[in-house]
Amino acid sequence: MSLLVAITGWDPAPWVERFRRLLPDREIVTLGEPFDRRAVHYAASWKHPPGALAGLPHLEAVFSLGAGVDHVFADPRLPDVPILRVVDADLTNRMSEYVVLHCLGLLRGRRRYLDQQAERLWLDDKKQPAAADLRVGIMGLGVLGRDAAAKLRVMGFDVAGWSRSRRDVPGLRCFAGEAELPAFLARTDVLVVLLPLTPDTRGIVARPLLEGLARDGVLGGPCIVNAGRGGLQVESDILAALDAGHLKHAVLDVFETEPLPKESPLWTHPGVTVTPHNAAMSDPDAIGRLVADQIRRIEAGEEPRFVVDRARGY
Ligand code: NDP
Ligand code: OXD
Repeated sequence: MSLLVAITGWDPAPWVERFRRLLPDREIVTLGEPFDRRAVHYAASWKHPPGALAGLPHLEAVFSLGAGVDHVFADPRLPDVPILRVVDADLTNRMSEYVVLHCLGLLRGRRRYLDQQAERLWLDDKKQPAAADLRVGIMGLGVLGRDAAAKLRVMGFDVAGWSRSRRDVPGLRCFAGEAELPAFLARTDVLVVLLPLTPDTRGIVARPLLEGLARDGVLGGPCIVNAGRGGLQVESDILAALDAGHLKHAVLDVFETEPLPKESPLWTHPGVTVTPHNAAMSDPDAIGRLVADQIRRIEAGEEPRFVVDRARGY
């Protein structure tokens, strides 16, 4: 019962090493070498090449090595087996760190002070908004959105959230569905995007959404933080909104094309902060343990956890 490690875009070596250590009774095989396709019962995927998981007659489950599964569903020849995703405290904490870091950075004018330091400028703000004055809106109230919301509230931010179905999160003003999206946007100074990429959400962070954000907030204009997926955003619309002054700043961890092409204007735009899709990295130790536990559950006849709903696409 071997495990196929099918990874592109990340170095597979640490994953293979962890799986060999955590599953010593298994053969761990990779795409780059010949292996017995009939022996493969499990596949661990990060952006596996389309078709790579076809023709594995005993495949029982595919483990996404990230929380997102759009990369798995991008395969038109994906076998009809359960897809299991990452839900893990280590990854969740990392994402909340990212969200809190950038919300605080926007609140406290971090970018401006870095620019001032480079110019040796001592310019003290006489007015400083408090966290409670900043209305943060989180798109996606799933595992990551809810944790980030809770941690932002500890810092004192005024937080609301938006999801597909109605959510009831104590202390959080919750909006649901397309009908409530305009009201959610109208009370949002900093939009944090933590949605999965599905046919329904693709391209949602575009001109109409950006124009719906609050313009009367304490930062002097709305900001966005997208750590969900690049396919959620229309980068030309973000740049146009920044240039028109409709958007004050965009913190982007994910991009339409990754790695972000060298010629992209996002790299040098003064209103953009770029991070290289590492808001919440998958730690091979933590995620390796999760995969090993899922295999143990399946083989003990228990229900595996975090099975993705294929119809919803997340
Ligand atoms: P979950 O599946 O737990 O939550 C997804 C949330 O999005 C849910 O609240 C869901 O609504 C909402 N949602 C989905 N579709 C829609 C829609 N059409 N309209 C409104 N709301 C919608 O996902 P996670 O919180 O675990 O992760 C979110 C995403 O974060 C991942 O899919 C991945 O793309 C991204 N990610 C990025 C990382 C990075 O390093 N940049 C790291 C990890 C994840 P409902 O509650 O009704 O189901
Ligand atoms: C994930 C990611 O989905 O790292 O976990 O993007």
